[in-house]
Amino acid sequence: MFSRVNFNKHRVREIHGGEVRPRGPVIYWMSRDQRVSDNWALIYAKLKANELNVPLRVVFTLAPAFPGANLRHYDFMLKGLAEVERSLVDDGIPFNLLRGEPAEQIWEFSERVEASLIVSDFDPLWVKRDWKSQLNQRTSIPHHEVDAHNVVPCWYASPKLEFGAYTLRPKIKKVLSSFLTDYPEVTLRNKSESNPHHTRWHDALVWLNASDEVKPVKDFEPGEKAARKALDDFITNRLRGYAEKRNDPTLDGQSNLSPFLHFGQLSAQRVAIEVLKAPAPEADKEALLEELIVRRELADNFCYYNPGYSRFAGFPDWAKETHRIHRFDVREYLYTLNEFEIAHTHDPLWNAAQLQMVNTGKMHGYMRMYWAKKILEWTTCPEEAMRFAIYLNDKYSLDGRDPNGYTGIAWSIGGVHDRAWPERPIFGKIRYMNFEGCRRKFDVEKYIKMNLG
Ligand code: FAD
Ligand code: FO1
Repeated sequence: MFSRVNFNKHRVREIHGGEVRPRGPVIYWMSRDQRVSDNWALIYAKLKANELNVPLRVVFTLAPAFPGANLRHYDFMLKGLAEVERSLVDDGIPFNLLRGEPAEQIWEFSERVEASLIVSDFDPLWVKRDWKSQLNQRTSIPHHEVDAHNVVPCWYASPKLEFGAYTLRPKIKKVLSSFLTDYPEVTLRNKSESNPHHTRWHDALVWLNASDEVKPVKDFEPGEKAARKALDDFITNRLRGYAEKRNDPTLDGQSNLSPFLHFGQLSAQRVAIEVLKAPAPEADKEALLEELIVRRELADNFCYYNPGYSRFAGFPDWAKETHRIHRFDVREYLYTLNEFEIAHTHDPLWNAAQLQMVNTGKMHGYMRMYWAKKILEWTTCPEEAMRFAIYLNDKYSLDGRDPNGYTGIAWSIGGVHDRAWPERPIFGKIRYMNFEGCRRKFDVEKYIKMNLG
């Protein structure tokens, strides 16, 4: 069965034992990869259901309080999931939205339907790993995990924490051709005839009682179809010139795909396949693929193999040492979390970046580095800087609560995946960025006007 379909077996691993035997349905517990097309976890679950000659069911567990999530995120996510449900039901696959503690919900559901196998999608973050270990301590049903997010599965790309892009890149390049393949079509044999109940999505949003302090975004339409449209628009209009435009915050030079990639409404592998086919300069394609495959997978590597990914403890030793030496350097400016949050600092460029994130849900990638590094400079210590940066990024960024975010912030404040630079106050040997440096790179006044109005 598997041999006929091009499914690389390194994409899946057994995270809970017990023999898979044909009883009730196979369950795909969808979480990180919230899409029907281009989803290796769904493909694997279909293949197993066909092999066992049992039906397939897809469930999503709505956690009551996902860390840092509010109405902005839930509005985007639930609309995307409603589209997933429609596509699955059209394909004869029942979908259930379960509400409550995920491990408990999955345990009860899988016991009730006497599941033959549980399939989940890989996520390196603690919140998900805790859910899965709680489930695996209780259930006797085998549980297989598929990395549907990375082109090269995280555990296969490297068995250990990587120092930087320069150490992971060759490992990925070596095996990329056996993973960057097109997605096979798999037809489920045992489709469900009955048209199962439809989720009451509005009730789910009310049940979440999510804070509406942060309003839903206007510039991003949620869901798989909109994500694919955004990809096609990027390839048609912004791939050419991406290499040099992507770092200018006054230009619309980025792909704007991160919210869709974060919620799994778009497959990074699909992006790579379509970009490689596109009639655009090699330099632009290479630049995009470096970010999309190497940088993004480096972030999963960092979060998966470094338990302290969101804390000072996760910094490399040289960075901890340099922060120790400069811990009590005088700070010329100090701001509270609230002053940062309402963009009340002395620096109009920083304020513009903060307001871009608050108002649109997405800060330009180049400004994210400057934004986080200034938080290091204007807080009492690097631990407080980490807390503030993560709190604000997770609260306002549509693509927040993501391995890319924790890694990007640790890179900015703790030198993760970076090297030591000439020593200076407060930063020590952490790479420094300042207003003058930005002025040399782009028209700062224009960016400030764009975002401060
Ligand atoms: P593009 O430049 O078009 O890149 C395409 C894709 O490549 C991105 O969607 C992303 O998946 C990947 N990518 C690009 N740059 C990086 C990077 N530096 N690290 C990892 N992957 C990358 N990214 C998030 O997805 N969520 C976050 O919360 C987040 N927070 C960040 C915080 C800081 C302090 C820093 C320095 C970076 C952060 N990033 C985050 C990484 C990067 O800035 C964003 O992925 C990128 O700006 C998203 O916009 P885009 O999709 O238009 O990017
Ligand atoms: N995943 C879930 O399985 N259940 C949730 O209720 C849930 C809420 C949520 C809210 C905001 C957000 O940014 C992500 C959320 N996710 C949820 C996880 C998401 O699917 C991603 O897997 C991770 O955040 C990225 O690793």
